[in-house]
Amino acid sequence: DKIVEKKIEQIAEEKRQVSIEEMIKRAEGKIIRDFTSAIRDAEGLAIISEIKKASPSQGIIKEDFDPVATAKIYEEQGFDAFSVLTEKHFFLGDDSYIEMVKAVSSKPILRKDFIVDEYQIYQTKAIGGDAILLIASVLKEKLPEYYRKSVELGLHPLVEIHSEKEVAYIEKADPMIIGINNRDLETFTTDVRHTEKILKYLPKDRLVISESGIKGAEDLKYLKSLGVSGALIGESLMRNLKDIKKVF
Ligand code: IGP
Repeated sequence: DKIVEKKIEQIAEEKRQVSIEEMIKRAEGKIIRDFTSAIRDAEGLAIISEIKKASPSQGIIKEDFDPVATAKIYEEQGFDAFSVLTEKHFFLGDDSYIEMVKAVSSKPILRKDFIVDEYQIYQTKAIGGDAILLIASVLKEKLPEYYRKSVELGLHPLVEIHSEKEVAYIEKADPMIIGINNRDLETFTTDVRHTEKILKYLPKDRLVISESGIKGAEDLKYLKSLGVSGALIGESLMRNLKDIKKVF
């Protein structure tokens, strides 16, 4: 798809500026916050709060976007982890946002981007990411290798699936943390109840995160009743920063 094509192009360009050897060096010695424990040890449903300016389906979500101010608000709310968009063209993210957020927060940070090249695994660690998003439908057969590489570097992978047929991709990788994306990536529509449909195909002993289209307390109550470990919330938090309690 378009986003993946653009990403492959962008990474080729980035590699010309910073070699893989240099990126490996930059990643060395980085301290990683424990994303897995943050999800596992959360009181009730773990909340992963997302920082993003725009999305392909919504366009600009927040005109006066400020990643640091947003992180401070989330931190105050006691959310369990952060998700920070670094994808530039469709989500208007930036790699620099991770360190900016890290400086004002105590929680682990998921680097939200489209990982299509091994180079980006080192880069994720180099820019301060603690967790890395690996999308099954993007990586397909490469998923187990990318998963292993991420773990080897000390990163905490969140493996995302959307459909039942993608369950096959995760069998080999055997991930600890599985995200069920409620958004249909072709139509962009979301349905929180999608989590329930996919959950039954997953091993019971995993940390499952419901992602996308979560709007408020009622959705969270429903997700809790399913027994998932966490919820990843972006848009509805970003739109209510001034009065974030509205969401809950
Ligand atoms: C957050 P929402 O509907 O609360 O803003 O969704 C998150 O799930 C969504 O941003 C997302 C995403 C992704 C973004 C899920 N998977 C993969 C980019 C790439």
